[in-house]
Amino acid sequence: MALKFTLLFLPLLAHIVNSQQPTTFNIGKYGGKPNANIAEALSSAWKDACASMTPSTIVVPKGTFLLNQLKLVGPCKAPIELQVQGTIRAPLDYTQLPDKKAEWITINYVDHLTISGGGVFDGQGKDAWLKNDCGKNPNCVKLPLNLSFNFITNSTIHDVTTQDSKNFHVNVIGCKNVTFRHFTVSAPGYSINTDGLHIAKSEEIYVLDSVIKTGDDCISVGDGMKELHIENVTCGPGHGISVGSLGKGANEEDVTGIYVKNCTFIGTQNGIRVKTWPSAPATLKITGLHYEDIIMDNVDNPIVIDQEYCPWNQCSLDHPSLIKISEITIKNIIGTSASPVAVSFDCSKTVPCENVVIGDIDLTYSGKQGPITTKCSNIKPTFVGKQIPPICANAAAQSS
Ligand SMILES: *[C@@H]1O[C@H](CO)[C@@H](O)[C@H](O)[C@H]1NC(C)=O
Ligand SMILES: *[C@@H]1O[C@H](CO)[C@@H](O)[C@H](O)[C@H]1NC(C)=O
Ligand SMILES: *[C@@H]1O[C@H](CO)[C@@H](O)[C@H](O)[C@H]1NC(C)=O
Ligand SMILES: *[C@@H]1O[C@H](CO)[C@@H](O)[C@H](O)[C@H]1NC(C)=O
Ligand SMILES: CC(=O)N[C@H]1CO[C@H](CO)[C@@H](O)[C@@H]1O
Repeated sequence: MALKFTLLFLPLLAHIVNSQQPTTFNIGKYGGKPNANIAEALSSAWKDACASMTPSTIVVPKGTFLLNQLKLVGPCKAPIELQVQGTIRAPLDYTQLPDKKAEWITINYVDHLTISGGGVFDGQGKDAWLKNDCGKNPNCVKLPLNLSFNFITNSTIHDVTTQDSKNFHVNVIGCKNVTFRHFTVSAPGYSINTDGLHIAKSEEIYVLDSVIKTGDDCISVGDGMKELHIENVTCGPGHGISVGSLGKGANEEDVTGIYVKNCTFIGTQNGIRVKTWPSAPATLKITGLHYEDIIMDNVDNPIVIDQEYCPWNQCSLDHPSLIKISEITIKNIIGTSASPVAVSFDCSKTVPCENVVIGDIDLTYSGKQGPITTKCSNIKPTFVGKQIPPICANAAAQSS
C-alpha cells in the first residue's frame, strides 16, 4: 500500500522538486554573442525571467561581451538571479551611451535579486578620467555611474567585480536589506571620482568580505542611511570609508547606525572619515558611528572628523556646520599613519561632537619628521583603555 502510494505520487513529487530549480535563461538563446552588444539579449532574457512564476537565473556565460547601456526594472514575479560568468564591457567612449543622462547599468524595483557568477563589469573608464574635472568645475560633463541599484530589496550581490568605472562604481539608493559579499572594486589610485560604493537613503545594507581598490572613497555614505554594516573589507588605494560629505544640499535626511568592523586600509588617503560642509543650512543629525578592529597600513589621515569640509574653496567658512555628530565609538585601531597627524577631530563650534568614546588606539608615524600628534576642536571624548598617541592631549584645543 505504502509502495503503491509512493509510486503514484512520484511524478508529482519530482515535479515539485524540479520547480524549486531555477529556470535558466541563457543570453545566448536570445542572440547574445561574444564581442557584440548584448543589451537587447539581456533585456529580452530579463523580460522572460522576470515574468517567470518560479525562481529564474539569467546566465551571461564566460567570454567578453559588450553592453552599451542597460536598464532592468522589476518588480518580478519570483526571485531572480543574474549570473555573470564572463566580462561585460562598457563602450570606451561614454558619448556612445544611448541615454547620456542615465547610468551604464541600472536595476530598479526588484525584490530577491541575486547577482553572482564570478564575472566582471568593466566600465572602461580610463579615457573618461582624463576628462573629468567635476571636482573643480560645477558645469562639468556628468559621467555615467557603473552600476546603479535603486529600490532593491532582500538581495545579494556576491562574487562579481566592477572595474575601471568612468565615475562612481556602484550607487545604492532607496534599497533595503541588500548584501554585497566577496564583492571586488578595482580601479587605479589615480582614477577620478571613482567611489567604490556610494550608499544613501537606504536601510540594512551589508558590505562584507570585500576588497575595494579605487581612486576615490572606498565606500561613501550619503544622507538618509540607516544601518550600514561594513565588515571584513580591505580598502586601498583610495580615500577610505567616509560618511558624507553631508550638508551641501538642503533637505538631507539623518544618518544613523554605521558599523565598520575588522577592516584594513592600505595606503589610503584617509581611513575612517566624517565630513560636513560649513555655512550650509542643513541641520540633519549623524548618530551612532561605530568603528572597531581596524588596521591602518600607512594611511595619510587615519581618523578624521572634518566639519569644515570645503574643497576648492567652494564654500565659505564664516558659519560653522549645523550638523550634529554624536554617539561615536572608535575602538582598537592599530597601525601606521603616513602623516604626523594620526587623529584629527574638527567638530562644529555651534554643535560640538558629543558622546564620543575612544578605546584602544595604537598608531605610529611611518614618516620621519617629528612626533605623531592629534588635533581636536569642539570635542571631549571619553577614553577607555590606552591611546597611543595620547588623543586630544592639547587641552586648549579641546575646549572650543
Ligand atoms: C534579507 O534578504 C535575504 C535574501 O537576500 C533574506 O533571506 C532575508 O530573510 C532578508 N531579511 C529580512 C529581515 O527581510
Ligand atoms: C523582504 O523580505 C521580508 C522578509 O522575507 C518581507 O517581509 C518583505 O516584504 C520583503 N520586502 C519586499 C519589498 O518585498
Ligand atoms: C569575517 O571573516 C571571518 C573569517 O573569515 C568570518 O568568520 C566572519 O563570519 C566574517 N564576517 C562576516 C560578517 O561575514
Ligand atoms: C577580518 O577580515 C579579514 C579579511 O579582510 C579576514 O581574513 C579575517 O579572518 C577577519 N577576522 C575576523 C576576526 O573576522
Ligand atoms: C558604467 C558606469 O557607469 N561606470 C562606468 C562603469 O561603466 C560604464 C561604462 O563606463 C561607464 O559608462 C560608466 O561610466
